[in-house]
Amino acid sequence: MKQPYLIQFNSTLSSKPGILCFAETPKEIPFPISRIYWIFGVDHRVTRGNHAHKKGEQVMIALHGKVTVELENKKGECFTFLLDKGSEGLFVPGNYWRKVTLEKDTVLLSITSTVYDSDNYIRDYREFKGNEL
Ligand code: T46
Repeated sequence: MKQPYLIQFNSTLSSKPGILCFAETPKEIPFPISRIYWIFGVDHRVTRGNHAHKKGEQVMIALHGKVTVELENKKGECFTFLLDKGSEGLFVPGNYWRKVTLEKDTVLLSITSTVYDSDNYIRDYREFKGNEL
């Protein structure tokens, strides 16, 4: 079973204001990219997700603000990551239950290996854990 991990992106500092970061596949993004989505306009702390994906991998980047990502796999292994740097990403394998908490004004970018498909979601925790009634 694949495990989640943090990714340090390459960044360049120059005489220009700002920091330029970049990622390439398959180096930092370890899958062919099918979709990106982003979340912004968060006017108060919110927890999103509360689901798992049957298949597909993601890299999440907090472009601004702070995101806490709580992950659990079917074996019950739990991981918590704090994303608060634009130069860092989180690789999230498929089949992890996720809770994603965004602080006010956070901008979260997610790069994924699959196109959107609502049938790819498990939204019932007991079903995910394989002990639905
Ligand atoms: C995750 C967190 C951080 C689409 O039409 N296309 C898309 O690519 C996505 C991601 C969503 N949608 C639609 C489906 C729903 O009607 O947007 C609505 C909200 O989606 P969802 O309930 O999945 O939103 P979140 O924020 O709970 O979850 C999403 C991702 O699904 C999830 O993988 O990690 O953002």
